[in-house]
Amino acid sequence: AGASEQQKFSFQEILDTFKLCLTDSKEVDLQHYVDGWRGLIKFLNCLGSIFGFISKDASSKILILVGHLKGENGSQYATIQSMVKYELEKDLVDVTKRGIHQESGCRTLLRLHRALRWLELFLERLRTSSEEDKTSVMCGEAYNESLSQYHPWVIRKAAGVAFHVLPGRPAFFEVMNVGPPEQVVAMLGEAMPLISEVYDITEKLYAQHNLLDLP
Ligand code: 1PZ
Repeated sequence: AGASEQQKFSFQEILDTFKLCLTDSKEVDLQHYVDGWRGLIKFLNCLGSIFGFISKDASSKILILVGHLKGENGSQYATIQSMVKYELEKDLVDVTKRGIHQESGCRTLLRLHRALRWLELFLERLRTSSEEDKTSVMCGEAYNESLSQYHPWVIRKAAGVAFHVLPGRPAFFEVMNVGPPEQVVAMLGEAMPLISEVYDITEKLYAQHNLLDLP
């Protein structure tokens, strides 16, 4: 029983979930977005307990969003677009400084959205990497170009320490469980444009509503 319960999941499934995010009218479905993040967190947990502080923070944000989705106004949270409209209209967002709406969907999702940019940069490096490239370097570079600017020194420091114990490229590909390296590369080539599209649509929406600096 143990072996079948431990059924390995594939990184492909995670990225497929993100593909499902886009609705026909190019809105971002929040439930699928949350499910995509759940998969990423599961994957991160497979890499070792040193990443625990990262997966804990991501999980707590997922829980906040699930709370909104399951709440009495859950239907307003069907897409990121409807969430933004609803929370702004009802004054449910702290726009200039932290106040009583620290768990707004808008500010919570913004943190994940910024991390999605890191993921995009990291996976693109992974896709175009060669055998001797180091995952820790790819991960660190992607982080420095994106998320790090929003983090205080202590977190940047802790993240740097964690990156150093990332498994090497071959072992990392193993954990992804997609198949031989060529297949990983092909899978990423197919999935990346969709992740980028989800990111770009969210970024534009947040920019339009002046939400990119929510405290
Ligand atoms: C494969 C290696 C994984 C490396 C992950 C790279 C991201 C490092 C992020 C480290 C930060 C974690 C500590 C928490 C920081 C929070 O202060 C911030 C801001 O939230 P606030 O304090 O304003 O409520 N949280 C974030 O920036 C969200 C970070 C989510 C990171 C999710 C990574 C998912 C990894 C997937 C692996 C494929």
